Amino acid sequence: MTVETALFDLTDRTVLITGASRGIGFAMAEACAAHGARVVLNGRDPATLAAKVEALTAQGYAAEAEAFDVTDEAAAIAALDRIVSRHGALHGLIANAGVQHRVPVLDFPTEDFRRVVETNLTACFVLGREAAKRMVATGGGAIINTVSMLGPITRPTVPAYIAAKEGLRALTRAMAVELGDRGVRVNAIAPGYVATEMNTALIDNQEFNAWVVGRTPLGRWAEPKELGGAAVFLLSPGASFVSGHILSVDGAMSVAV
Ligand code: GCO
Repeated sequence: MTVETALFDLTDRTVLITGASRGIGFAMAEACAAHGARVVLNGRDPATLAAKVEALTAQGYAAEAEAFDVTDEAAAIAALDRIVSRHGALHGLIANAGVQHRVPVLDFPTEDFRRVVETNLTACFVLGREAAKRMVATGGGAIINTVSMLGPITRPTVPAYIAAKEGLRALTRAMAVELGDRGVRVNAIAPGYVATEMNTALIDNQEFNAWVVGRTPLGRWAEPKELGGAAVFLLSPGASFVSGHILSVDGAMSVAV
């Protein structure tokens, strides 16, 4: 193996990816598996997960499933314990699971705000804390939170999502600072507009689609697989001194007027 390939080698690393049944989560899991990781796919539906695991193992990759709702703390902890029991350690976590809810702020229901924050922020905190405990116990690891281009910049009708994702940016930095001397690096990936199921309604809206294409300097929506490289990098030896960083993957949309 050359120095170059060793930099991004994840061989023998066990990585849990939440929200990995589809979209960005599955794409990041596939990229990590292609670079040698044993990936543990999380989602809520066992049948969907099984099909996705099969799609990876059919390529010769090491993949398995852990079905649980990320907002269920006991279930998340039990899954982490099963992973460590099976493989001896958890080396990486990609806290990617998230939900979206689009309603004008004046009409935004409190219960929907709480639900979005619970999934997109609180669940990432719980999973990150519990994963970090297990990483510290076995020599360290790396955590990636999936945030969003939105947060520092915003758009109407998604106040809960934006509040949660901006809070997750801050949590990423807080955990990076507190866990550095325990051997745990914590970073985030901030996708721009990606062609995922969560965004189907936006893609199908001609006006919104034209706005994204026109406002993005690279002139298009991202494909989920274009998030894989950032995940591999942030989990790999190539990022051994990278922590507290928010890595944008947004086609330069966040820096364009
Ligand atoms: C929306 C979208 C966004 C994207 C992404 C953009 O309603 O504007 O769902 O939130 O998913 O987060 O960076």
